[in-house]
Amino acid sequence: MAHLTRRAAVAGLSGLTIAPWLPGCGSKPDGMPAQQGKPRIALVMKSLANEFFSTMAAGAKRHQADHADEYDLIVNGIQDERDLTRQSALVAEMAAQGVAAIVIAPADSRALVTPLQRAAKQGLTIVNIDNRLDTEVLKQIGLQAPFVGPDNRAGARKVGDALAKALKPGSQVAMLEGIVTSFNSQQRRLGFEDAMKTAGMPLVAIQSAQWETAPANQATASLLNAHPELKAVICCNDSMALGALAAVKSAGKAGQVLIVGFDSISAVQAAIRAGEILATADQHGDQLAIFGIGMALELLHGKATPADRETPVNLITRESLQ
Ligand code: ALL
Repeated sequence: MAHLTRRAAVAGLSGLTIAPWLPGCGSKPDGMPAQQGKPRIALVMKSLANEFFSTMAAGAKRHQADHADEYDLIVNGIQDERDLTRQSALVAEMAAQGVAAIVIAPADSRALVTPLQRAAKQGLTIVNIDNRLDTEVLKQIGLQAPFVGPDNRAGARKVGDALAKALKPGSQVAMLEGIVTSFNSQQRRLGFEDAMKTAGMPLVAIQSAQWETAPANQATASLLNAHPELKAVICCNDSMALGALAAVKSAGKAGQVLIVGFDSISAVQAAIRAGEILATADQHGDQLAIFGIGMALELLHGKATPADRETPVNLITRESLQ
């Protein structure tokens, strides 16, 4: 959290509109009483091999230790960003263990809706963090899962604008997306496109490297071959930015092809300080699950809660890291 203090991040959240939780139209079935005593909450994340999620897990565990009288926590994740089957199975396992609520960063915006609906029918409260579930699909099946997370389009726009400032107009740029059915990858793409369009930078290639470092490395190597004039690679997360950086270095183009990412993991912060990566976005991963857990506790205690809560996202550059 380079740019914003933890307190400021939390305060930034508290000014948002609060709408009442409506029993019967949410994930808590009709007539189900609010949870009594100390609830168990399951945090279900994506790849724990990604520092973004290990930081999130650490933040949640610290919070639980400080609030041990209020709730118990089970922390879960998957090993590969693409393992939707394992994440769906985790949802079912948590329901079978009888947790009161699931706070989930879904690996896919559609594929996780059905397993979550099954859990909700068993009486679990569902809170969606980080990557928004498809609102249309949620509406169709009548599952209410409030979303707690940043405006990814706005975050990407900030990073894209910083990149545009560092390039000459007309510079060729390529983009690596995450899993294309993830809402936050789609939103980041839109934010980066907005920035490039406004600055007049042609996006000569857009392809998915599925959030992962190795595919991003391969994709960047081919992009550098196919587009010798390429001046920048935009990555929709930092894991991919690290893969792109390795490819740029091995092509002998360090410093000639700029790279930006999203997440502000420590390896990317180091690369920004070293002048190897230009910018990223800090979406305060260490706080994100805590915001979601806070929402779950409010729901479980039957308190009025916001429908959705927007969390902060900040531009990180060499300047802001000093
Ligand atoms: C997104 C997160 C992070 C992460 C990516 C891959 O949902 O916001 O950007 O790096 O998923 O798991």
